[in-house]
Amino acid sequence: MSQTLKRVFVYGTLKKGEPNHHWLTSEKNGFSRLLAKGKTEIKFPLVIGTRYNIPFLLNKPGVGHNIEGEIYEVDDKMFSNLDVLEEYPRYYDRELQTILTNANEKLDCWLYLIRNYPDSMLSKPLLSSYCNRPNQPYSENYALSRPEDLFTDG
Ligand code: PCA
Repeated sequence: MSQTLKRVFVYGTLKKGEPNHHWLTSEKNGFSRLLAKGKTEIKFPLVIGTRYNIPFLLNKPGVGHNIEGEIYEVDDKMFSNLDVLEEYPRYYDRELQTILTNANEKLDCWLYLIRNYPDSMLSKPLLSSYCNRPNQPYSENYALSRPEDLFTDG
């Protein structure tokens, strides 16, 4: 039985070279294939939350930059595994957004974003792309064990 593949736009730790990329490439999580690099058609605030370098795309369209990332085609198994990683819908929500590929194509893709956040998040530096800083490594364990600290820098 053939199944429809879904497109996901990743801008954070799931990108190639970033700490969670292995989730996308691990065959036990399902199927994924890189389609293209691209950026969001509309602007979003992308900030770093916590001192553990977790990227948050905030649901305030029109503010910030066109966010750079990678488009993957995934099967349903991979899609639900990505939901597990992102703790959808408790932390990240997701929605369909138009992504402009480097070949100037427009593709509707799922992306993960944060709907409920303190206003103070918007006064952080607004990034156009995410890269894990080696001196302040991303820590999934920290995020999972101390969810109440997600929005604090301390
Ligand atoms: N992982 C997802 C959302 C934020 C994150 O770190 C991504 O890379 O797009």
